Amino acid sequence: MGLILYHFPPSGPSRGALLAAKAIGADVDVQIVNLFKKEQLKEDFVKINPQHTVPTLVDGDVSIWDSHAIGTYLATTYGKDETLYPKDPKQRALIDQRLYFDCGTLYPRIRAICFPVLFLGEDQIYDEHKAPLEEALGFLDVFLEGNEFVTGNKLTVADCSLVASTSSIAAIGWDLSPYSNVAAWVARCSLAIPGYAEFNQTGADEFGKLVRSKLAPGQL
Ligand SMILES: N[C@@H](CCC(=O)N[C@@H](CS)C(=O)NCC(=O)O)C(=O)O
Repeated sequence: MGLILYHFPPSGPSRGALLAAKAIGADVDVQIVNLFKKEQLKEDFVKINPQHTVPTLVDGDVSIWDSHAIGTYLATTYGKDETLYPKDPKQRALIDQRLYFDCGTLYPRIRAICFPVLFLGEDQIYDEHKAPLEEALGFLDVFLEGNEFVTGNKLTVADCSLVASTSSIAAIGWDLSPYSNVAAWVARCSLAIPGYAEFNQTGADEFGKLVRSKLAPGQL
């Protein structure tokens, strides 16, 4: 039985897992779960993932969610070599740290701004949410100082996750120019990850357009 990836293109975490799958060369059958139609709450999907989030990967009898866990699982199980998630404990720890940074810091700070706009009728971005996101982008800029990618000079699964999040916020019109390392790295990832335009940029653009359409004028 093949790999099934439940996916929704506007979702940053979902695109992060798909980018990792593409970079690894894992052959995933992509099934769309439309969050705008609340398809994630359907009984069949909740049986697969009781937390009802995308992305979710099904590999035979195992169901895995959280995009970061999916990326590392795919790299470990289906990677042709170790480059995207090396076995060396120190290199791996650094990649894990960046993945947890996306999961615990960058993405939640983006979500704090975008979720209320998309789903709760909010049309403003408040300073109390802006500052934490600027701080996270600043951290990312520091990680990238002197590096081509987020843990050094090789693309890893951590880049896939972090660039999916970063491109979402860029697509809503967030100014990345204060973070020159980040802006250059996004461009680098767009060339290094196979199918980036199709599997990431299109969904990020859709996300950005929707968020912008719901914001009051002058918010960005
Ligand atoms: N940390 C999780 C976040 C996943 C997540 O929050 N997914 C959202 C879309 S961006 C979702 O599926 N929401 C639907 C729901 O919670 O019902 C990951 O990286 O996979």
